[in-house]
Amino acid sequence: MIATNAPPYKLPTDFLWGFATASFQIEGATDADGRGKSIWDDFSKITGKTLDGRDGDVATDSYHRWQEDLDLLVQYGVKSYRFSISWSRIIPSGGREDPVNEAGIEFYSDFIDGLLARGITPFVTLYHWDLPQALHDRYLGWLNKGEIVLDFVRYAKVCFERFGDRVKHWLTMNEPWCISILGYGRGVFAPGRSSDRLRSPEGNSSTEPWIAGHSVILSHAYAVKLYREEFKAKQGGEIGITLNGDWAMPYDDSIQNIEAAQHALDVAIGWFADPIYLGQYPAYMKQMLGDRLPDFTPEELAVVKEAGGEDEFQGHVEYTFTRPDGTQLGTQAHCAWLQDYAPGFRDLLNYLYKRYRKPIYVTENGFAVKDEDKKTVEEALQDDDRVQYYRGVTSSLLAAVKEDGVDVRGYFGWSLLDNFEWADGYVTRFGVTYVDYETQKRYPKDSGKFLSQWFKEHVDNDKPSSIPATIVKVISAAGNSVETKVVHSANVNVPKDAAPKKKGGKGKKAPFARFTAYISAFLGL
Ligand code: PNW
Repeated sequence: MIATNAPPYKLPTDFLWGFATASFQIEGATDADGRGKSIWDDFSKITGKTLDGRDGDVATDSYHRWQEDLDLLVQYGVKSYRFSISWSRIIPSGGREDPVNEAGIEFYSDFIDGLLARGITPFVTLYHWDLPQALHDRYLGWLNKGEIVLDFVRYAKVCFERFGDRVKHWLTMNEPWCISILGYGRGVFAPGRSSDRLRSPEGNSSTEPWIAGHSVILSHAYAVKLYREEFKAKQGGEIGITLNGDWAMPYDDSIQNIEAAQHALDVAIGWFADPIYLGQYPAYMKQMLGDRLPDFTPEELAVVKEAGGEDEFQGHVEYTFTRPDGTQLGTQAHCAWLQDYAPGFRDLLNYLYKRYRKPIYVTENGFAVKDEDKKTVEEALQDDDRVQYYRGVTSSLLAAVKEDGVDVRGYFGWSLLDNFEWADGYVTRFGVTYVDYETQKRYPKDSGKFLSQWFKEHVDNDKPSSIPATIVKVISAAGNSVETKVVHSANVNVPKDAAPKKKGGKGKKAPFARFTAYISAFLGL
């Protein structure tokens, strides 16, 4: 269980740790104080779009219970809290000519003050999937680069102006892969577009995800440019992006499967991180998509790069958690895409740091215990599989920092609360705190207590930095000075090449390990 001996190594005093949430998943109060609709409001009400048929109108009622949420954060002893701002509370119709809603500003302003009064550092996501419905109706949102980039930048500007005196850690976008693929490719997330006419009345899965992703990259880039040019000097903050990605291991040591593992990483993470940090889309994506992958103009590319330094959506790679000998990589979560595999988390952190040379914040990392919704509260609080998951990833985190010299500066568990899990409704629970949706009462689970204790023991109280000098040297010798951040969990997958198997033959299997340290990498500045 929890180590009682003094640990041999501690994370530096300024290491930020805490929990993460997102506006639409917790706030509820969708009608309150002049808020405009987001694309999730009506989408979640359409029959069949969420597993339990439930929507986000109440969620965990955090718009009204935010002081209680703050008390919970204090109880856990967090240093930081990652939350997102609802664009349509700030600008109800979303657009650059549309009015700002002062009541929305006041809500987040009070919340930020509440955090600071308790000594908790705000870590703020500008866009966590709740696009103003008005922008989708007006010009199809992320599909219209010419409009959405300008509207997003204006929204970001309002946030920097009104909150940037107190917020020093900004994330532009949460997980562009999910925005693009789940919203415009598979059609399972709002706005629910795809080529599958049984699912979606409109959409084109072969072109739209790549167009949407392109707009998201540019919106990120121009918001970062604005922050750097007009705010950073006086506000002194930093800004980055959260990318999700699964660690992919080759199924076996065949060349195809080794390549398949890299292809999976290219499409999950490289799609966004390569243009931003390396100045171009991954070669494999160009090869896979040809003309369907939009081009950057030279001017755009300058801004983008500056900003940070059988399934196409998985890079034509088949994923499996099953090893060739039939054993499972780790413990299965409630959702199919996630298994617990802590070594993958360490490998993913190393991969990201070596490839992009940026400081990393793990902005989300979490686990949904199988069938937790069927348990009594008492049973659910003993969330052994989630404790096990966090025990593994925290030890991988420490090893990555201490033994491998990866520059990780923060870690956020997903999530503070059980909450509206998008297309899963309330069936899948990711919280370290149990929420009884009848009473809205919150109960800390064992996993929440575990993380609280672990960080108490492993973050240094006195010294600002305890990274051994030799390791620091290695990092700076090899890297550059731009910051990167990783966020989220690392899902380790064993990718398999998606090429159809030949009858009777061996087939082209490129399984790697699909990790489930799902890492949202905050590849920052
Ligand atoms: C993240 N995948 O979503 C989001 O940032 C959260 O809002 C969400 O609640 C959490 O993880 C748990 O799902 C993801 O399919 C959704 O790989 C799906 C995937 C990854 C991340």
